Amino acid sequence: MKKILVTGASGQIGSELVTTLRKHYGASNVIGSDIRKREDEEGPFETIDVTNAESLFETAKKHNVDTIMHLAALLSAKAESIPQTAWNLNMGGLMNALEVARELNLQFFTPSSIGAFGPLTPKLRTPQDTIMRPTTMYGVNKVAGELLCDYYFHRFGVDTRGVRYPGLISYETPPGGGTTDYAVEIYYEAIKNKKYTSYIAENTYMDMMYMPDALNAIIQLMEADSDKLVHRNAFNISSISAAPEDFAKEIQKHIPEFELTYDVDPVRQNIAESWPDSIDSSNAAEEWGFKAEYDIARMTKDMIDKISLKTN
Ligand code: AKB
Repeated sequence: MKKILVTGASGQIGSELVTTLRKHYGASNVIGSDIRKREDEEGPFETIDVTNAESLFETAKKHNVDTIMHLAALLSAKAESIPQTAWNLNMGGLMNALEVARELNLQFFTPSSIGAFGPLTPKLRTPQDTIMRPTTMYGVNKVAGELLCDYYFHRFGVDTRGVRYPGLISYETPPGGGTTDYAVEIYYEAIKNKKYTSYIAENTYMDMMYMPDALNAIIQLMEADSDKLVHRNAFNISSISAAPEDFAKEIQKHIPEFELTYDVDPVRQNIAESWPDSIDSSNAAEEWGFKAEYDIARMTKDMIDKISLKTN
């Protein structure tokens, strides 16, 4: 049985990952940690700052964990507004977490992102191994992070694993500071006000994925046979390639009066344009069996059902 420490456990991925892992491995075997505690947090939890190497180490040691899932990070748009802070948190936190994994011999997971790609990357069916020259601080952090995780595997034998997440869509915890956040906001606004003004322009395609698929991918990758992993730290995974109007069309099947308008934010639009339109996930499928269950239609139905239940 695994014993897992999750950093960034109060964030968008972390809060749902902790719940899923507790169902899978038992509540007492999953220790959430974050700089702030969620009010509805129910299981074992530690308040820690990942830039404090000692407290991260002491927490992992105290709970005798065998795995660390390191999620604490600033997302792309937020990182662009405070790039020096983003470097300190995203790289400093990652380095501290990798050191804990090395010293205590832990299995290690951290997510990379489609943000690791840049304007010179092929935009369609972006290959697993391709040119990566990101133009954002977040992207620089993600590429450096992928390389650092590879380095810890080759140099120290740490069992590091990871995926490149697309924009993640969920009805539980809202994202904050990302470029793809519009794809969550659009559902909440559709249900509340039957309209949404998108800060991303029409015809701007990005990869997206529904949270249950993103969480299953972590469990599947972490349980995969190590010998079969060639790429280890940066598997492309995606299930949906969509622009704002694609979400609108799906929403209108359930809420016909829904209206989409645009008021483009140049910062986030620039970031979106530097990312791929659709990435190729075939290496993840071949090496550890990645397969998403939700397309945009199935996800939209579920989002609308679940948010309506929550808000009524
Ligand atoms: C963001 O928009 O910054 C994130 C991501 C794609 O990594 N959702």
